[in-house]
Amino acid sequence: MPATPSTLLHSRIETRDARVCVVGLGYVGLTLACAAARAGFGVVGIEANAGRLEQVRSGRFPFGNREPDLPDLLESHVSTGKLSVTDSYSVCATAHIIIIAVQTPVDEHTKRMIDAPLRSAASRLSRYLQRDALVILESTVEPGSTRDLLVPALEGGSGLSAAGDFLVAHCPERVMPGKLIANLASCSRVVGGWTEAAAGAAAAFYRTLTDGDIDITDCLTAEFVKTAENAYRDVQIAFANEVALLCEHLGANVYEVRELVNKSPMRAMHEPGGGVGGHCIPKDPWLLVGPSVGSVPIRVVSAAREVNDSMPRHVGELVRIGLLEHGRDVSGACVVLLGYSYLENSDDTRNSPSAAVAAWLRERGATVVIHDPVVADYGGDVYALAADADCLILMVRHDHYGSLEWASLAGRMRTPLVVDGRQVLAPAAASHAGLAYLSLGVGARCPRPAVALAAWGTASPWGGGEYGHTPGPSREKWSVKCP
Ligand code: SAJ
Repeated sequence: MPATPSTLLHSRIETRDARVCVVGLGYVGLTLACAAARAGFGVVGIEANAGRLEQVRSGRFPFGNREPDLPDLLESHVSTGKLSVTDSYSVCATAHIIIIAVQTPVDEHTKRMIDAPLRSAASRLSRYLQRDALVILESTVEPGSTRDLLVPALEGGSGLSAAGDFLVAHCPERVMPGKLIANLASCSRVVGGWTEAAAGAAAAFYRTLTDGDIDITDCLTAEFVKTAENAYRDVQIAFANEVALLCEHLGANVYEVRELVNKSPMRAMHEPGGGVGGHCIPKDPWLLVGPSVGSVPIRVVSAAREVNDSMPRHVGELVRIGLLEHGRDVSGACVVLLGYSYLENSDDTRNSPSAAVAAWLRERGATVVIHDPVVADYGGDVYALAADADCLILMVRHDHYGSLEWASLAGRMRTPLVVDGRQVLAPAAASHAGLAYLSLGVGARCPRPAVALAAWGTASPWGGGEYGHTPGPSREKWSVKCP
């Protein structure tokens, strides 16, 4: 039976003769390029950022030093020539598989996807697109983007049709910083095909990269799966954060509540914390709802974003209360913030909630010193930083903080106060160390007026009053000592 373009592509994938081009060498694209080279494909990466292009061209991994295996993989495949890089889209003229992994940021005001990077990539590669080539979109996008943006741009620039001249699929990334290459080799993937042939070819490609399930569907469903799976996580975290505020207000311990809730079947209450950082979770919920705002009454997803974005302010309020209870004001206080990355034992600081806490305190006149044992710019000796400090804020559960001598730290501080945003320190250990201790989600012996209201005194960006509340009680009430 004569070979068809589709069987030819499948054969090239099987023999690893398919030439792969990856557009965008960020966390997603660079990981994929290395994985494809490891699988035996010849890979060319296209990167517009000159500094990153130079780093990768010289085999240097550009994203910190906490990724196992990936830096060595990159260096080895660049040195053998299996992986090369360029800033020119002309290499797409000889590519059989082109993966787009460019950024899809969200506008901070409109909360809509900024589609310029994707539009530019699609338009530039379309000029070199060959018949029977497979274009795969890995970037996380608003549902409908493959239909409304990618296919029109590819067809317009190439004069070819996605219905039969070339293949288009959407396989949303599922990277996990800290375990990028291991995760890619094992995680299940959703492959949405513009056509059945496209889905089949893309699935054949990803089967060479991962042992995980390959779930075939259409492009729109794949766009929904990715944005919904992260919006789901964000909503779950927001629920945990609201339960934390309720526990604080009425004098319970949210961590005990969570542990016992999760003993109930079919429950998986997430962890509360001082905020939600990283590249995916703060952004993807807005991508999910973006195209439907104004047409569908979206409430849960947007409210969850607002709850999670308010948590750094809440940590700031706890610091303010703790200082007030020691007769100090935020203004003029010296605060040491422990943990700057968005995740424990990671050096990734994207959308760091700690940055928001530091800004909130600095705006109110505090001096804030940041420490992080994993993030290169914030090393240092915690004991030295604690000298004469008025508050230690625990924001990230780095292993390093588990071995601190809290009594020694208390003895060095001007005001021995700890505010715990991530249950790093047990209340009993704090008390034993002679520290005054406030923990997010752990109520005082006596109920305090709802701290949350003070943090949420601003109007909701989504219209209407702030959960129907007026701003919280005046600060004077905090001078009352618990009985
Ligand atoms: N967080 C909480 N409470 C929780 C879980 C997380 O406050 O119960 C906070 C974290 O402290 C962090 C932020 O949320 O600041 C994001 O944490 P994350 O564990 O979701 O880590 P990410 O951002 O690396 O999420 C990625 C996502 N993967 C992809 O988008 C492909 C996410 O879907 C995964 O669930 C997550 O990794 C994972 O499971 O590791």
